Amino acid sequence: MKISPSCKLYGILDMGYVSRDSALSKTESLIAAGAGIIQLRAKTLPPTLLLPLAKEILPACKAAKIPFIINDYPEIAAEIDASGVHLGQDDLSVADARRILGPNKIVGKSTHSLQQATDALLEAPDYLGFGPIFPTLTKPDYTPIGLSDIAEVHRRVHLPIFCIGGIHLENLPIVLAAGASRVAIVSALLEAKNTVTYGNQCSALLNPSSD
Ligand code: TZP
Ligand code: MG
Repeated sequence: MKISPSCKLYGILDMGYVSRDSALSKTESLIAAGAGIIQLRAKTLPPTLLLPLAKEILPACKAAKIPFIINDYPEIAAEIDASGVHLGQDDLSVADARRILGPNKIVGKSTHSLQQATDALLEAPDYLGFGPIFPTLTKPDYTPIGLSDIAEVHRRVHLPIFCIGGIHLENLPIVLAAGASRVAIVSALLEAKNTVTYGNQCSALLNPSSD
């Protein structure tokens, strides 16, 4: 499975915002909101607890025919036959992740500057995260990139690029006007009063030609 051209909204189930009991229903809401790819991100959960959670969420993504990506743990992605893994700058290499996962899986990579994004090309990941665009409590220790490099990163990097970090419904139009075509939205979606309604409003901005 690869990233489809119509996949504009990346839904990240960040367990810092979601209770264990609501993880599956939040995933279903993200899918109903138009997320074309889902990532499970659980920075404080040990692998022994991440594995059963990932197993619980995988069928919802399979039913929706969208990729299910595990943050940080290629071994868990391989064990449950998830769609792939998402790697940060300090994680194992894309090549090592592919050795664990096999050749037909998705490997995404976080980048935090134009330089990191162009450097990442050498590793040939399947997509990039590019951010934080704006300050965000979800990743507080990173200097925001701002809007000015978004157009340039798309000129230089011909991979699917998901702009991420501090993006919400109100600032999404300026992110798109700056040259983004895909975004990952974490806290704004997960904390919305109604994730489905909120996400559908974001999706409408991301897919202007669809009714
Ligand atoms: N990588 C760059 S910014 C970020 C990650 C995981 C967090 C984005 O979260 P939010 O809540 O959408 O700002
Ligand atoms: Mg990581």
